Amino acid sequence: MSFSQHVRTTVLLGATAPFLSACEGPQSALDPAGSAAELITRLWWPTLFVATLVTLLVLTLLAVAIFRAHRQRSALPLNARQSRNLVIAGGIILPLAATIPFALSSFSIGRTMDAPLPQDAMTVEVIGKQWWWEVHYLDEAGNRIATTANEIHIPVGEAVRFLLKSDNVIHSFWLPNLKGKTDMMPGRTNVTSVTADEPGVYRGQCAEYCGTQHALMAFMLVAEEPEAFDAWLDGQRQPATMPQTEAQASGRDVFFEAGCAGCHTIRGTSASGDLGPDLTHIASRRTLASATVPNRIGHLGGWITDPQHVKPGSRMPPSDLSPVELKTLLGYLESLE
Ligand code: HEC
Ligand SMILES: [Cu+2]
Repeated sequence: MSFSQHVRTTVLLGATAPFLSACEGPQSALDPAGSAAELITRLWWPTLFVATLVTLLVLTLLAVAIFRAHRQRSALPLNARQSRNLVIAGGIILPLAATIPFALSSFSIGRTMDAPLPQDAMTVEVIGKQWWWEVHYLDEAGNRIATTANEIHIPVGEAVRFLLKSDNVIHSFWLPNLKGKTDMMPGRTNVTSVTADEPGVYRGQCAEYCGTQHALMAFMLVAEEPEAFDAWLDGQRQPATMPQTEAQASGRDVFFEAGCAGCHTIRGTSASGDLGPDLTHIASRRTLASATVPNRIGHLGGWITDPQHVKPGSRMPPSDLSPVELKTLLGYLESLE
């Protein structure tokens, strides 16, 4: 490669790299892993193409107009009839021709994407909290059969209904790789559906500014084979495992003595607080505090000691446990698979 070729490649790569990197990855709307996101992407690219053409056309005409105005101050380049035709063509016909096909296809994609699901489709209720996600699995009668937080599992290839709510401010449920945004409004239930065509772990994000920790209000959606999903849901339905060792039993005592039970539920114990996430199966989750940090013992210890350091403004107070208390508490929480 000659020097000038190198320069050209470098400039080209530099100009397109940010653009290309936005097109793939765990939270890109242009990297679809489900039929709805696929449809959105198929509409997005032609929209970008036509919008770019129109922008270039308008900028070119503007440049022409500026240069002409400099050169011929007096005479109008077009007669009255030509200018009228130009306005009709460029001001009415072109915009309509450019936008009507998109309006129609966006309407039809919206209808396909949000076609009502069969009555017996699996239903997950998600409640937006400040700043985390409460998740309930419902049976066909609408009763809650399992509760978790910040991590949603669904069987791959199956359309799942989501009932979206909030009991505080407005949040928005967004899984870029799978579906567009749906608002979560206080006093309302919005319904959306999600189908993942490929197994994987997808990152979701709150998409409506909802306060201090809006940016750290994320969640994980795990799409897995139906058998794995059934096994997971069965596990989540169970009450917490009983302490198996003396150390775990004293860890559980620390949990109650430190006041954690006032805000957290551990099903199968008397802890039934509901200000914070259900911790019955906390050890089975991939992340802590709405996908802020991975769920490893070090992060768990850091979180419990000083949540405000990990997620400033979060609604969990710091605790001042002795090292031994913290160690046994962690041992107990780690046993809650
Ligand atoms: C005043 C209420 C309150 C108290 C007391 C409290 N927490 Fe929390 N806790 C929360 C809230 C709210 C969150 C969610 C924070 C977020 O993600 O923004 C949380 C999150 C957590 C999480 C992460 C859960 C997840 O799924 O991401 C763990 C683990 C946890 N708390 C453990 C404890 C322990 C152990 C104690 C006792 C030492 C405790 N909490 C005391 C309110 C509380
Ligand atoms: Cu939010």
